[in-house]
Amino acid sequence: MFDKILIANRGEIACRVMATARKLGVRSVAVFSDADAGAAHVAMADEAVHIGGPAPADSYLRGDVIIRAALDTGAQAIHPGYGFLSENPGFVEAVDAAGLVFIGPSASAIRKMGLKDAAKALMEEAGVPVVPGYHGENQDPGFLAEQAEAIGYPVLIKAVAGGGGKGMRKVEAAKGFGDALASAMGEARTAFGNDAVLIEKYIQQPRHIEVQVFGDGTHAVHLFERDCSLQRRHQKVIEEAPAPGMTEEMRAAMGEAGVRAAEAIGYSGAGTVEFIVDGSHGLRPDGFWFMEMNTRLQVEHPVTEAITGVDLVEWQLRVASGESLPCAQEDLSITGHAFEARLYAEDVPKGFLPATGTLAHLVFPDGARSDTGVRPGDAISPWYDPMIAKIITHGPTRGIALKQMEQALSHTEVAGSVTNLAFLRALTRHQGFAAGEVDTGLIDRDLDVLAKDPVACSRCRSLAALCALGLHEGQDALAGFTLWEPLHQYAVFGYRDEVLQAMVETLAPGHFRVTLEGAAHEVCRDLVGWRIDGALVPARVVRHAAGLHVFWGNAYGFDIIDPLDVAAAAGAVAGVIEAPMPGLVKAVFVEAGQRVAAGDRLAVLEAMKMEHTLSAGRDGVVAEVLAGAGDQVEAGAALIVLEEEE
Ligand code: MV4
Repeated sequence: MFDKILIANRGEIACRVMATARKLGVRSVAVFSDADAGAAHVAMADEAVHIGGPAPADSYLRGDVIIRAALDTGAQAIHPGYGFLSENPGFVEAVDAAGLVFIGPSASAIRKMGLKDAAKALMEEAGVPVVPGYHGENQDPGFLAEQAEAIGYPVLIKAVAGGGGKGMRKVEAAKGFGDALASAMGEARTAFGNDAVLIEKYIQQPRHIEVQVFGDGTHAVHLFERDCSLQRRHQKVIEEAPAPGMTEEMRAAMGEAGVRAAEAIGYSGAGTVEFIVDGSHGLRPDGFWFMEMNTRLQVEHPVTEAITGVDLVEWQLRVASGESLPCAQEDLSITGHAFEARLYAEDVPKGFLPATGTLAHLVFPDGARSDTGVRPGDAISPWYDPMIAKIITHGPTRGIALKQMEQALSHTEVAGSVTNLAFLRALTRHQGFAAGEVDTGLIDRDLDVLAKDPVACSRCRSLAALCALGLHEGQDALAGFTLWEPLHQYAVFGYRDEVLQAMVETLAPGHFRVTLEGAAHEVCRDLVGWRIDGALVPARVVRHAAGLHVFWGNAYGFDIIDPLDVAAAAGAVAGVIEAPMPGLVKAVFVEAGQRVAAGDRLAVLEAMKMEHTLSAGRDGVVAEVLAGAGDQVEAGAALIVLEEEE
């Protein structure tokens, strides 16, 4: 075994690899960009080397700099993780040439799977089923149209250099073929610098089922299948193992095909053979076809680890250091069922837009595996993949593992960035998904329901009101309690674009009546948790640097508003000092024509039983005074106007 390895990656996968290295007594060297100096993977490593700027091209893709870091620190091997340099055969050759070990397959194995047409031809030769179609050299449009006719419509045109659906066109009938071909070739030329395509029979209701394989360069075993059909725009959302509806006969056929694929290219290390499966007639041993091979450890490897009990990174390190395969095929078996949900910083209602932010609060659930590379206080930056964590559950049956996932997601707390948590929870409650009806169209079919943004109800808002006043924690309630009358307090807080106001009466220690937007709730904090109108609710209330959150199945974020900030901000921007809330003007200290400086006291407003000083947001001259002492004013009423500045 190695003494020391370098991990040429960041985030959760760097941390994942280091955890196993530590378990095996292997020291870890991290590499990091300017953006990652304080990152979890750096803190977790035994040593860390700075490799460049935040853009991947300046750091995590700099093979030369990374190899130098490995040599300088005395690391004997490099683990590439996934993405970045993990499937770059030129990098593998450079690692070999430097006298280091690449923890993964050979450059030649990666190259053999790099182009779809050559890979298909190779797989066909090895006895692996491939989708019927044409994958030869001839790229003449007329010839390809004849091939499409022979295959039978609908057909799919795919770029041979493609991935992630780029350069892919479905064609329903002969008359659309020419245009689709031209546009697929154009897209492929732009995206990959290679406009070659292949033509395939279009598989209806495709399911994505992949086989985990592991090789030692000569022999390979498989670790069964994963179903990754729950995707959106070719991004996997929830993966599971084994595949729902899989039969022993089909599993054996797919596993053997995966092993043949790996052995045909002398594969070493962890790899995945992706198959497309026709879901329209159930799972049948003759109904799967090779799509591509991923020559790396994949994001979703933990579900395989869960059902097999194998630590795939341990196997990677052992085989890369010269051991043969750790076990034989007959020693491997499946126990139970596992799910993985990918928690992303993304704005689901805005079309799954990647989000950024600082994770002001971050809690992962007990009772589930959470693979993450971020800690509370870390930023989700625009430079890298916005995945926050992978949540993995493993139970004796699919039904139990899915319930465990629903629970785990309910106890996941993220503040500081929007996330896809509500979307993931909605998926775990989707009837069709629960019934094992997984196919690649499920998310799009039910997107309206799944992507709906949950809105905080008035009970949830009541908890936010208490938190805004600091009453969500035990001792404060006692301090504010008087025996002779209920204490009234007013909370002003923000929810999305609204400003909410609530009245809070303390009825007894930890016992409140909250009135807001015409609703009134009795809210009690007892030893077990929150009780609202007599019913115990599974809510947690957290105040953090960026505001406050109520975690109640979903995350509801609120802003803490200082009423004075509202006035100051308005004054600063518009030169108009407005009443931040309805109230009584107690005093006005300035008159028209008077020069004022930023911060000067202009007026006092009594509102919500408190006196609020309104001050100037900037230097200026008072143009108008619109209110006087004794006036009752509405929220938003202009009180004082400062002159426009030139
Ligand atoms: C297909 C197909 C139907 N028929 N090939 C999408 C990504 C690329 N790796 C292959 N893909 C597909 N290939 C044939 N012959 C449908 C898809 C496909 C898909 C496959 C797996 C998971 C999600 C998908 C979503 C849309 C289309």
